[in-house]
Amino acid sequence: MRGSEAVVKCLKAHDVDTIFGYPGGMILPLFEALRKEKDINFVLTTHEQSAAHAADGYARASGKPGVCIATSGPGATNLVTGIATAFMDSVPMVVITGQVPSTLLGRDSFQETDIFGITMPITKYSFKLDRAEDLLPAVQEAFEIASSGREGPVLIDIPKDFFYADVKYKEKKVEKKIDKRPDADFLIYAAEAIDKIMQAERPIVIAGGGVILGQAQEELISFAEKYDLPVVSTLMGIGVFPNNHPLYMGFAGLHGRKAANNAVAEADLIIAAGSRFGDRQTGNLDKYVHNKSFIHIDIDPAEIDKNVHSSIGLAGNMKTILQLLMQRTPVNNVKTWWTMLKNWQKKYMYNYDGSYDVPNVMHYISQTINKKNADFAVVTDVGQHQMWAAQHIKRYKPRTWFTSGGLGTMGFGLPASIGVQLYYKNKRRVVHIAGDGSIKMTGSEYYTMAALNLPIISVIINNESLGMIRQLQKVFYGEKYFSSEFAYKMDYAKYAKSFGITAYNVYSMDDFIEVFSNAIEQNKPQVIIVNISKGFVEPMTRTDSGINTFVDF
Ligand SMILES: Cc1ncc(C[n+]2csc(CCOP(=O)(O)OP(=O)(O)O)c2C)c(N)n1
Repeated sequence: MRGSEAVVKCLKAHDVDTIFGYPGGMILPLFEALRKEKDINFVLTTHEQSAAHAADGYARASGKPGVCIATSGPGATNLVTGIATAFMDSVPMVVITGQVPSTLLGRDSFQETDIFGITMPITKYSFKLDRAEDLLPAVQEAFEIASSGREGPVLIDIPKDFFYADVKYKEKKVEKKIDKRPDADFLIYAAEAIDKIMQAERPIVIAGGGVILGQAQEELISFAEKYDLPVVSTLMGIGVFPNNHPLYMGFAGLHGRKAANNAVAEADLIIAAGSRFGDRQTGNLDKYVHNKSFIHIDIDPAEIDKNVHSSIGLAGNMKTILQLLMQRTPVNNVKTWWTMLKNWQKKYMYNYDGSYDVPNVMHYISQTINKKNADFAVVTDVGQHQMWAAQHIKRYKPRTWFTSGGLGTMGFGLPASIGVQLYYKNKRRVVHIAGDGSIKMTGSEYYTMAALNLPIISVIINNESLGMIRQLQKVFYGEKYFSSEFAYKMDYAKYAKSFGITAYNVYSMDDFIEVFSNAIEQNKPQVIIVNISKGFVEPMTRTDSGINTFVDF
């Protein structure tokens, strides 16, 4: 059969039901094959970057590789930010780009670009095809690579003529590699780790996104409960530990909760599960590691000792490792520690007074979407609103919080929301939270949201500025604001309405409460513009000091 048809057949065999993309000359043969395939829903976005973010959102929600396709040259280069975003957050993705025919390669041909070379550092693996026979095995292998071990994006660049070539179709299902039984050395390290946990006086667990990817929520909860361990989460780990659990201290890091950051700073043992000790999590590394020991659990051995020289590194399947660590009877010597922790929790409890500011808006969203029998996912963009959402919106389940953690990509939110909503269909509804800067980056996806009639509630926090940049200019540049305030007052409601979406302007807390609760009642695309004054996200840690030293505003 034709190469293009074999690719589509292979995608179907890998349970791909949704593909995001944008057409162009070199990928058109694949579009022609997709046109004939009724079991695959093709979603035409308005930009290739959005196709990648949407596939990424779909993957984060489903746990399966997201698929996006684009043409050669500008189509492929437009995908780059989306691929890098997925790579930094270990999201499985299969990216297919069309390429100029193999006979024209290397001749500066129209829309030729070396996307293989360009994306080499931001993919888990890339396929550059020399022969049409390699086409099908490459697509099959791409799924296996994207979804095994530490997950990530895989790119296949396909010269146009290979789509027309005659290839043999051979079925090959991806088999997720099951972890082998841990070897003896591993068991010794695990036993040592348990000793450390039992001896620690001030232990703490940092739950990262890897626990979600490793589907190890239950094990993590049992592990923490067994040893009475306090738990904080990273930005990517939000949702993995139920926010109302008595052991949960909150989100920790640069803009983390003060109680959570204090707990990490004062701990004598950190057990990091599926977290890579990113710089936003640790702040100044020397101060961070001072007087502490570490147990680092990660699926990727390359993570162990990368940022923090861990006393004990346990690389492998998160579920298996946590189970191994639960094999001893605990001795509870953390009572004094818990007294300290509870005091901080009380001292730093946030006082929601209902005033019209972003924390209170986020708190209201949190209360509304967490009502009994309600099931919502929150997808954010990047900036102050993202940090406020992380601090104030409670999440209880994995895969109900989606954000660009590693790359911090403005414009991620709306297209990712589309991917998430398409996966969840009627089962879980998306609330998208953006800043007025972020929404301008990929706001054209309101078109896709409207065209597909997706019931996403998109909340724009309109502070007429790039708030996070203003904040940095206040803290580090002596309040010399430059290029961080928008001179032209854009009418976001008109913009959303031009796509046929209902949009509301909000100017007070009462307005917001009314509009947001109405939006929940109506199952259709909606945009709410929260017109609000500029503010600063607190807490913010001093990056040059320990993570329990905070900037004064
Ligand atoms: C693509 C991209 N460009 C630039 C940045 C740097 N950056 C981080 S936050 C931010 C401002 C975000 O502004 P807005 O979306 O209005 O959100 P706010 O901070 O006001 O809530 C910028 C420019 C980024 N993260 N991503």
